[in-house]
Amino acid sequence: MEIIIQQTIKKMNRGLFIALEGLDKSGKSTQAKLLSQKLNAQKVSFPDRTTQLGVIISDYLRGNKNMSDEVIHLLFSANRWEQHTSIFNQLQNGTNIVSDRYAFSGVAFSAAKGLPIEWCKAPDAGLIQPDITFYLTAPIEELCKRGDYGREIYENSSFQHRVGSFFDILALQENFYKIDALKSIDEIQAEILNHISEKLKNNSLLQQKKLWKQVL
Ligand code: DGP
Repeated sequence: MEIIIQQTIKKMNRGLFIALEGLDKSGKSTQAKLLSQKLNAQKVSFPDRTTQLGVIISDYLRGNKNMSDEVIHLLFSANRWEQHTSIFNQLQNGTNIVSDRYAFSGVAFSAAKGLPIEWCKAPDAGLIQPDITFYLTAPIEELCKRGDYGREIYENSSFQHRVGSFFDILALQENFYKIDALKSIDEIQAEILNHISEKLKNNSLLQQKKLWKQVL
């Protein structure tokens, strides 16, 4: 199926931009890696912990640095803007991009702390909108059992419940698909590829959009 998808994307004259979002330990990174291999895509990850901003974000997530909710939100957003030109150029050159988290995480995690949704969205406005976003979700009680859970500050079940409720709102948008993260790795990958293939059958993906065209 991936060959057909790749051939269809070629006709778009630009790369396809896919984002994987979800709760912590939902298996996004595994799926992002597999999908980028299948679609011959460049994988990007947010937060990108390799930049100077990413190092500060990583320190915050590990509980080594205190920051206000507003400041860390803006740093996460700036960390996405750091890659904006590179992502834009690669898509223009026909390279597919698979992003392990993106601006939807910014909204879900910061709104879960009580920041207003519109305020959360503002700094990411103008970033390239993914063509398709997948949201991996499962009961938090199941995800908590997965290895290493609880290492970073957001990995606690009451907070993840709130994050999930905001992701659920975001998932009502067009081109946003909710995926059951308890399925097997292969089943999830097949479901993702199916959605992409279906989506490519109509022409709605030809136009590249910017965040946030759709209203929540
Ligand atoms: P990950 O490397 O995918 O495990 O993500 C690290 C953590 O950061 C995870 O708990 C989700 C959270 N996160 C990702 N993006 C954002 C963002 O833009 N804002 C906030 N507040 N949290 C984010």
